[in-house]
Amino acid sequence: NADDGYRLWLKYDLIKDAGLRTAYASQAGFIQVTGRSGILASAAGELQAGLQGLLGKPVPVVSSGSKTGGIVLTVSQAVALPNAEGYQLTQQGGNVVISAKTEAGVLYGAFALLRHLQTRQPLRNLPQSSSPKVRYRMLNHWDNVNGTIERGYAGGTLWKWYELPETVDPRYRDYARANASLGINGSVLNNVNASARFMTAEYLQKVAAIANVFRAYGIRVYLSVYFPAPKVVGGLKTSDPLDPQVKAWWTDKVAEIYKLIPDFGGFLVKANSEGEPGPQDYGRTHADGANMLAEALGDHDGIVLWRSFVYKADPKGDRFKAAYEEFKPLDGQFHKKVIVQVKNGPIDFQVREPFSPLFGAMDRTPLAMEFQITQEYLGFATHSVFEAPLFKECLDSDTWQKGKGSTVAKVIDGSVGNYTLSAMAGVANTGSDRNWTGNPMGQANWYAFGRLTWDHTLASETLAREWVNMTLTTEPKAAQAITDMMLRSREIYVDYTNPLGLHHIMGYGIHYGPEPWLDRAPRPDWRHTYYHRADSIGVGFDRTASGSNALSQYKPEVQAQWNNPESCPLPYLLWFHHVAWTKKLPTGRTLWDEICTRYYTGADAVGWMQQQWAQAKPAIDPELYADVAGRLATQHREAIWWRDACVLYFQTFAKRPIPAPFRQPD
Ligand code: GCW
Repeated sequence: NADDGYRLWLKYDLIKDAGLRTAYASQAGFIQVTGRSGILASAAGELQAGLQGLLGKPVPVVSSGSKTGGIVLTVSQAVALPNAEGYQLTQQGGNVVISAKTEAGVLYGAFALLRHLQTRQPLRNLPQSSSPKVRYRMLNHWDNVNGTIERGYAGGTLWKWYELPETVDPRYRDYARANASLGINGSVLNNVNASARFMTAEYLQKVAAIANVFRAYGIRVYLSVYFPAPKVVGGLKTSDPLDPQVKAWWTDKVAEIYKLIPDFGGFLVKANSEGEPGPQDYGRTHADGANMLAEALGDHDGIVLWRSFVYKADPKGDRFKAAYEEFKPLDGQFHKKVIVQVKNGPIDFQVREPFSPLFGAMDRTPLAMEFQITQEYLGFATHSVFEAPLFKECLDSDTWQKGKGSTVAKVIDGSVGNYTLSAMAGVANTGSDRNWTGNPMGQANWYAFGRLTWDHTLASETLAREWVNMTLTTEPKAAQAITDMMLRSREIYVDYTNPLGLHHIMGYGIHYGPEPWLDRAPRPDWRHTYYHRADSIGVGFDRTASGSNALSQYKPEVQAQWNNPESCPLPYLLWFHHVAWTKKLPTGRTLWDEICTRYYTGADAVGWMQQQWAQAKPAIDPELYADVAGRLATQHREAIWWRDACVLYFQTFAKRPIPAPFRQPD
């Protein structure tokens, strides 16, 4: 039974255990729903298809009745839930009842019930109720008009601009289903390095055709904005956000968009960043630019997500500090429809970063989280790296913004600042590959990200287990072997690429493989020697008061965790300190020996991952097995490449031998 991965975690293969199947079937005699259009119809359709697969028998959809032994979908304001998208699953009067305040809530409840069965949980575990902690739960696509994807490793774009709006690929619906099953409710279709074309009538028609498909799954579309669009496609002389004609152009544009797409979500903006134009070109601030767009949205139910990813080419500066330096002074100046979207770390989606200091500092502005699902710095679609632990590490960090317990998660879900606007975005890893993500294991990252947007308290292990059970196998031993492999995979990747807080030493431009020796590039902060600062004494970036003092951007309690090289946790050590090669670490080894140990044991551990995967072989689809096994073999070879390149390069500074256990015999 070859599996091409297209169905993702929405597999619904027949449950082999006949007893369990009978138990479930006794509660799934029919699906009762009033109203057969829109989102409710999607919910009923998903249940019908899912149950048919899992139970191996057709389940009728009925519109009324007083029978028992079925599933009843109800939308009711009376349900006691904290928000409109939450759901309740209960057993009432002999039926399983899925209730919510809105149709979208019912859809999420339907997927939750299916997940319950897919992970083989007993129905007596109901009731259950759940509500999303974050309001805007989105994917960001870095997809271009010409069909390519910036940092995409799974083929070309899913959006077939040349065929739209007349031809609507059925795959758009499958994309929407997959996202809705996780709780994702928004999708930014185009790259933040945006083309102005998306603001033309021609492209808005195409976008509207996609929005028409997504609507039945509760997903709203958003667009990235090329800030000078008024000039480029509007024919104006300027795009100055304070110019009345520019404001009027955007107001008209918004009206045009909402006429075509009544539930349009809003705009995402990358401005004055990496060469993209923006309000600063006219002597205006990020707030001026964002607020102008927010005002143009007027009474429409849309928002502006304004990115804080900025940095200047300053050889004496520290790129780490740039976002704070530009945005902190604007705190409190943003329009109420604006959310500032912050990357998880201060630099750029590295294998490990301390959380961005903005999360602790912007106490008068709602902040959105921007994670990267696509593995730009994590080995593309070749290396298997389960990202949930990376996401969780950031979300669970305490910013101390309003005292102890102000975790990043609570900052972005709005509970620390008491905001109703809250958002979490993930840069998508999807593409036109049949299995969506290239590496089948990449599906787990999409899955984990989506589930965390709904509930950031979910544990990495829960997410891994759910995904494995739903996607690969429910056989306990195989599932355990794969789950264990996934849970260690990120730390293993850190060890063979950037141990102990090293960062930004990957291949120039492409961002693949090692290149720590890079010391020539158009900008000083694109040189890798800028980041690791290796010399004859030691390695690492001093960001304490004796160095760039980036640490001062954090609350004192956070500074205290990191500013002493004696007590700074090893994973962050070289992020904040320049440490001598001979320095003894708490592990008992010198820094040099520790770095070598990490590179060697990390590369070795990929061998362990291969063994774990091999253990699961009998329980999973043979083609999928072979696909991942092949990628793991490449990963092993490339881990050794990383290890040797980095150890030998740093050895030219440390001038010390590779520690005995790892030394090759002469
Ligand atoms: O991670 C870097 C990428 C760029 C990207 C940029 C950003 C979309 O290398 O490709 O551009 O970040 O986030 O804006």
